[in-house]
Amino acid sequence: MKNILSSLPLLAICLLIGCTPPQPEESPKGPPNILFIFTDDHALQAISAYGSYRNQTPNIDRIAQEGMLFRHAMVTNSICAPSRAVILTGMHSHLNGVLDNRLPFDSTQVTFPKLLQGAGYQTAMIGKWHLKTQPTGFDFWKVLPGQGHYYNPDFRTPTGQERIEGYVTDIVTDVSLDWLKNGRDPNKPFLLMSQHKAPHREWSPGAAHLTTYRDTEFKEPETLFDDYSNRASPASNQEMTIATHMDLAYDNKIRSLADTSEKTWRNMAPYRLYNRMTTEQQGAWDAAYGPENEEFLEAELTGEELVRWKYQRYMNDYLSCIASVDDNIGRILDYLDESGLAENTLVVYSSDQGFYLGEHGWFDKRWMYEESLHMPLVVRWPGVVEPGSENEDLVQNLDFAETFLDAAGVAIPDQMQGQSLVPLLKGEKPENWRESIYYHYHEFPGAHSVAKHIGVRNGRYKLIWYYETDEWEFFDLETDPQEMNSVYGKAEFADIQGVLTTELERLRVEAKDDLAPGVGKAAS
Ligand code: SGN
Ligand code: CA
Repeated sequence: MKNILSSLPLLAICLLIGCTPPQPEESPKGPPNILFIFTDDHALQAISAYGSYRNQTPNIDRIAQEGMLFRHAMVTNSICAPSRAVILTGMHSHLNGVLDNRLPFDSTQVTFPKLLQGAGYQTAMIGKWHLKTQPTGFDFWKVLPGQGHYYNPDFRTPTGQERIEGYVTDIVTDVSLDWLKNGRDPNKPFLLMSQHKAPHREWSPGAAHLTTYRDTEFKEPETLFDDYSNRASPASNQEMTIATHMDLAYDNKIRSLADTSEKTWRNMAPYRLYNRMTTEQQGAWDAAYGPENEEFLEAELTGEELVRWKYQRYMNDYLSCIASVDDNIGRILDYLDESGLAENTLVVYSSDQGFYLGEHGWFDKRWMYEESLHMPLVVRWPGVVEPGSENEDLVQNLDFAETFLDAAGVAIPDQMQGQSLVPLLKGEKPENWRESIYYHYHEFPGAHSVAKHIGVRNGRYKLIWYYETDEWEFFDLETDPQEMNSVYGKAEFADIQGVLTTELERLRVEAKDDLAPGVGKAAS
């Protein structure tokens, strides 16, 4: 069935699988172009429009100021490849098959780019793909193999692999701009997915921002030295602390500390990064990192002082990567303005999940806790979205596919499990808008050792179940927004905890998730 679907025209697909009838935008401008700018691991805490206390992102903020900022956009499974598969298919991980980063995407599935292409859109996918199988549904694609490289990256194309000199964030934008200017059919609306590697680990800044934050002292998050008391055991048992799991040679770029006596992937990684660079790139890198690295080695820090130093270096690197992303978003927005495309282009900025910037002492993601559950989402759509508006409703990456189809006036397949954001973008809230979201994280055992869990979050409370060890957490986000104190089982929360337990089971059944055992049964 799936193989047949990929080769059928849109109308036939609709007849086969069932679709919600299209409701075209009544716009004299015709279907909007869609520019989807997407990054990897960009936390809300590192966007000034979301109130960052660490950095400024003027170009992302520009999208927010001219459009809508979503305060509660959340993922269904906080990890890279799964989030991307959810976005493409509009279905949860257990139905689209990409439960974790290790599984390949079945590219014969129905995706929103395929449906848009079938409806006459020109489609392009440029940059980080991370779904193992070849992109389908695109007139043009040029993607990074796997995680990709920051410096002088290789790209996969339908005709083979090529290496392009430069910094990956600039190159993804160069290729995107080139496709906009020269590659597409200007008589058709377009979908351009311009997807960055940055700011993914190992957070390597480009030449333009190697010294941007060199003299900045970053404020520390309040929970940098969290001891994980009053939570279930997975919070203590993870492997993502700045203190223990952040590697000085690899993550913090003190190359001389790499233990190359054993030639493991990790031990050799700092050299692999450096050896990809041109002599000029190496010179700029050494000038930026060398003196500070020397000072660090002389200081021989330990304990909390060492954690503090690693946090500062981590923020320097991560935020420098974001500075390049922001510059490049500015380049694309400028081109839309200059070319006159801006007026009929829906621009989205988002990232595959959130990230920890030292909150709870961590880096990485995966948890249903707030920082990794949330994803940035700002949307500009001239004539539809009121500039400078904000939305507080619970929305998910599950909604993106339906949103794009709805905006384009293309039928939405019944199998998709989200809700179109178009009404919210118009400032309306449908009566049936969700009041809670469903979450399921699957990759365990795996990198960073985060236990499998499912959970439900509504506007105020969050219930999490680590079902393999049958441990629960319950948070009141109003009184405990940093989730430092689970009140699971406390008498004063018994009623509301019961409500969320029932809701979790309702959502699990609604999502058709048979991979997590019955919640009602375990709770009783
Ligand atoms: C790599 C990273 C992890 C990261 C995963 C997933 N390790 O394995 O830190 O969690 O990617 O990231 S590294 O040694 O390769 O840097 S994801 O964004 O692709 O999900
Ligand atoms: Ca990611």
